Amino acid sequence: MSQANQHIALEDQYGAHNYHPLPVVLTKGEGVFVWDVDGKKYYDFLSAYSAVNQGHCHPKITKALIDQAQTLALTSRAFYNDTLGYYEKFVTETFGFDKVLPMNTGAEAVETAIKLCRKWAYEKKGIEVNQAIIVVCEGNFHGRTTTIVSFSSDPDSNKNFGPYPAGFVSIPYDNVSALETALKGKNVAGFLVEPIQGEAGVYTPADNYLSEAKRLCLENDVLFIADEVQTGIARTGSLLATCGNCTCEHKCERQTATYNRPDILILGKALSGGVYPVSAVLADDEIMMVIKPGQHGSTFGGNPIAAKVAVAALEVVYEENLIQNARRLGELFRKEMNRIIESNDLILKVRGKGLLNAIVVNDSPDSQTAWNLCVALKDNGLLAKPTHGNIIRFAPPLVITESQLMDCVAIIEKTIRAFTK
Ligand code: IF1
Repeated sequence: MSQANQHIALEDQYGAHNYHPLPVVLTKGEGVFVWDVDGKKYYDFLSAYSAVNQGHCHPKITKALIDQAQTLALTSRAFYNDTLGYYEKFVTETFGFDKVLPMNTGAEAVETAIKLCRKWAYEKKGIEVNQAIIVVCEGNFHGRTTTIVSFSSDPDSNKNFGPYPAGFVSIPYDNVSALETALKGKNVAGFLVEPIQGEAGVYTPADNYLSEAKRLCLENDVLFIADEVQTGIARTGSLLATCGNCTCEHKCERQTATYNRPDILILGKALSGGVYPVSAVLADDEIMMVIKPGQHGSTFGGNPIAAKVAVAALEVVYEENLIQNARRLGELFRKEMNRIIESNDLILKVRGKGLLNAIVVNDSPDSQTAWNLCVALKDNGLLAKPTHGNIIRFAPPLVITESQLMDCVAIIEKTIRAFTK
């Protein structure tokens, strides 16, 4: 058996079968590249679902991780430590909020936001106990906990994981009038939304959707909760996708004309550059301070390694101009994809923002075409993964250069032109 097949066989025999990976076994990463166990080099066009925006094994982030691991890894929050406060100051200033609540995974941060929103609803808005409603969107992906999957519309996510908790109402995504109607209910506490729906296939809403959502939330005294776990940290060509067209190169000035500032902001993934699970919920005092000691927390949340790693990961975003790079190369990428699409009927369209993009394959979502295309891309040295059957997500690390991107465009073009179903 080949080395690769031995690794695959081990996972197959001893690991739960909750994933269906592409048949490639990776052993090393650097920047935009990963290598398999046979030494073959690939461009990574998934970036661990946008966790590795700063590139694989970024030296500055890796150093922060190693240095802190050798100094003090975990204290729990039963004691203070000398790293957390600095991180909290740094991250709140970066995103322009009064306070941060540190967690580890994206799903935990979403859970935190839900709890925070409900508590605010009862203690500030005056909703009657246990009556709070959070409005969510069809096609959402917010994680895998029992509460979160309960309001997913994807049967893979929620079928046979019930009973489901009450308190969520689902409306169509990218539909302002549906939102307007839903927010009228007197028990509505929050609107939880992804600025771009990743799992649904990089579904990019109309330009005015987020600003309208923000306006409607304000009018109805409903918290605007943005899940930027995937879209945040420069991925879409701005610091946050809710920043709209603001490309600020500096720390957030808050409430600029184009900034659809969430009341609760949820971050994860690239907050650590992918080297460690770090997530966060940000809000201003009037919301965050409803949570008192003992009412929420996590053993690992805000640990010293996480604190040091997150500061380094955010510094890299600015030091290496990742916002501007994602914006500029994203435009170039879509232009090149559109050029390929014009003279080819295998791909229907490209959509996305910054370097979060997807192509829609001209076949039914039940077909194997997108999967087979990803296998062919892999053979040609580029790793990407289908989502929802006929959609392929393209999300390289944001440190990618123009010449590397054009190299990838050539790989994609060659693969598409040579592909037969
Ligand atoms: C998997 C998708 C991406 C997320 C948003 C919260 C979370 C995620 C907007 C939870 C996680 C992941 C997890 C990953 C697949 C993936 C994904 F295809 F399912 F939709 F990225 F596009 N909010 N997204 O996208 O964060 O608890 O995982 O840290 O393997 O399930 P987590």
